[in-house]
Parts: sequence; structure tokens; C-alpha cells
Amino acid sequence: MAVQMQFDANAETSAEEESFGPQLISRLEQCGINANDVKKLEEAGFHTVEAVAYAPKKELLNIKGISEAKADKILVRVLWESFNLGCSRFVSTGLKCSGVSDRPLVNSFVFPPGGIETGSITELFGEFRTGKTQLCHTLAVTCQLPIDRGGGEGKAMYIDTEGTFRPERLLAVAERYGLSGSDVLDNVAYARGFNTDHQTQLLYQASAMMAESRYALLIVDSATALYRTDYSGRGELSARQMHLARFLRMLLRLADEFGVAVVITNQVVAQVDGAAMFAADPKKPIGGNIIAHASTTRLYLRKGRGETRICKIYDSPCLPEAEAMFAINADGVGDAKD
Ligand code: NY5
Repeated sequence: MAVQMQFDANAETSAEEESFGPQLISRLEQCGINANDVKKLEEAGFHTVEAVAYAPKKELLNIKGISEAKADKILVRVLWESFNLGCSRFVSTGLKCSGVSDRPLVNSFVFPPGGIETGSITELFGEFRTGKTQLCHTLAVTCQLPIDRGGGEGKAMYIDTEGTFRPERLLAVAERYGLSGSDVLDNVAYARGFNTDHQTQLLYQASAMMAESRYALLIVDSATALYRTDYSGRGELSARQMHLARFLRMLLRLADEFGVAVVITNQVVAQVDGAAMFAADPKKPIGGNIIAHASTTRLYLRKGRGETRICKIYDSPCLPEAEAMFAINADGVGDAKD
């Protein structure tokens, strides 16, 4: 009898694995990718939807007959599909794509395609008042949603180095998603970071807490601000970069070890050297290459018309160059009224 039961339990698991495990590439035919293109992907060695989702766009472009527009379409479809399958690789931002009207397919998809990726670092950078902190507040709530509502079914950790965290904002976002405000607040572990050594120290505590309970998201808002005050001048630049690199390595390790999404914010500063005058963009994110290497996805936020803001995927090897327009509302980031 016991053996029989065990057999049945196994049968159940394998049925589950079929719908929740890796998805065969042929599934893409059911979501708008034509059979010919699916065949090309398979011949190039992509046998699962996941294999495509993790591939840099460059690899898709190497396949004969796959144009840039086609690669974009496939990647967005694939990310959307893995999002719908609830692989919990992503946490929804509540944002939707727009501004890519020449590719209507991309419209009305969550932004960035699929959401915020778990297991890696996403950097939000932009000037003061472009919505970085508001996006962080929204994510601290949406990460708690069930997976079938685009969440990560876990708690959030919030390291605040600038004193801009506002719990009442979380309550408004909670209400918008129909969640209990007190539950949402209970599920956000908050700490102020006072200097760069302290913000690093907090990550050791974060690790202990992640081992104890299920966190979906770690936010560091801002990851770089304290470096600007703790280190000054050219003389301290290399010490600063080494310290920052160590901090980012610890973040990557947490992302990897606990499968959490890590979101960091970063300011842009005017370039101080003479090159600024000739540069296409006179402002750039601080932290230079060190941050660029650590973050898998970089999202650039800027002001749009009136109260609207624009969030753009910056220099990603995997994601199409899409952007989303949004508004900063009392209950978190949402659709632009425009
Ligand atoms: C440490 C950390 C957090 C919260 C506490 C606490 C580090 O609530 O005592 C302690 C959240 C961010 C990571």
C-alpha cells in the first residue's frame, strides 16, 4: 500500500513538472511566433523557452533569417511567456510598455519585459525626482503579490541611505492592490544605512534574515550616495571603487544564493572632465564600470512632459530597447495620464 501511494505521489509530481518545468520550444508557436522561426531556433540549439529567455539578443541575431525586429519580438514573447508560466523569475513593476508604437506587439506588456529579474541586480539610475524612490516603494509591495498576479510571493528588504523611505506610501500602494496595509508593512524589513561600512554590514544581517524567511526583493536606495560623502577627490577614488565593488559583489551573492531580485538606485552626475562638453550625454551614472558590470539590467529614468516620467532599458544585451511612460501617483507608479 505504501509503495502504491509513493508511486501515485510520483505520478503527480511528473504531471506537475510537465506544466511547471522547462517548456519545450514548440510552445512558442502558441504565442504568436511562426513555426518557421521556431524551427530556426531549434536548429540553432534552443530547445526550451527558458534557453531563449536567458540568451543574449546577439545570439539570436546570429541565426540566419532572424532580423533585429524578429529577435525583439521573440524575446519579448518569451519573457512574457515565462512570466505567465509563473516561473517566479520576475517581479512586476506595475509599469507597461509604450513608446514603441512601431512595434505594436510590445505595447501593453509589463515593463521591463517580464518584470524585474530575480537572481540579478537591476539598477535604476537618473536625476533627482525622476521616480527612482517611488518605483522602489511600489516594488516593495508588488513583490509580495502572489506569483499569478505578477509578484514574487515574498517579503521585501529595504536599505535606505538617504532617509527617503515613507511607509505611508506603502499603505497607499497596498490599497491599490487590495492588500492589507498592516500585513504589507509587516513584510518589509527596513534599515537605514548611515555610511558605506554600515551599509555593507547590513548585508551580513540581510543574509541571516534571508536564511530565516522567504524574501523576494532587496532594495538599496541609494547604493552610491554614501560613497560620494565618505570618499572625496581623486586621491580616494580607487579606495572608493574597491569598497563599492565589494558591496556589489555581496549583493550579487545574495541575489544568487537566495534567488531574490536586487534593485539598486544610482544618481547621475555631471561629468567633471573636459570631455563632458563633447559627450552626447553630459550626465552619467556614478560608479562607472563597476556598477555597469554588476547590474544585469540598467533602467534609465528621466522626466517627460508634465508629471510623466520615462523609463528606458539602457544598454542591455538581452532586452530590446523599449521604454515605458509612467506617472508618479500617491499610490505608486502607474500608467501615464497622457
Ligand atoms: C537588518 C536589516 C534590515 C532590517 C533589520 C531589522 C538589513 O529590522 O532589525 C535589520 C533590512 C535591510 C537589511
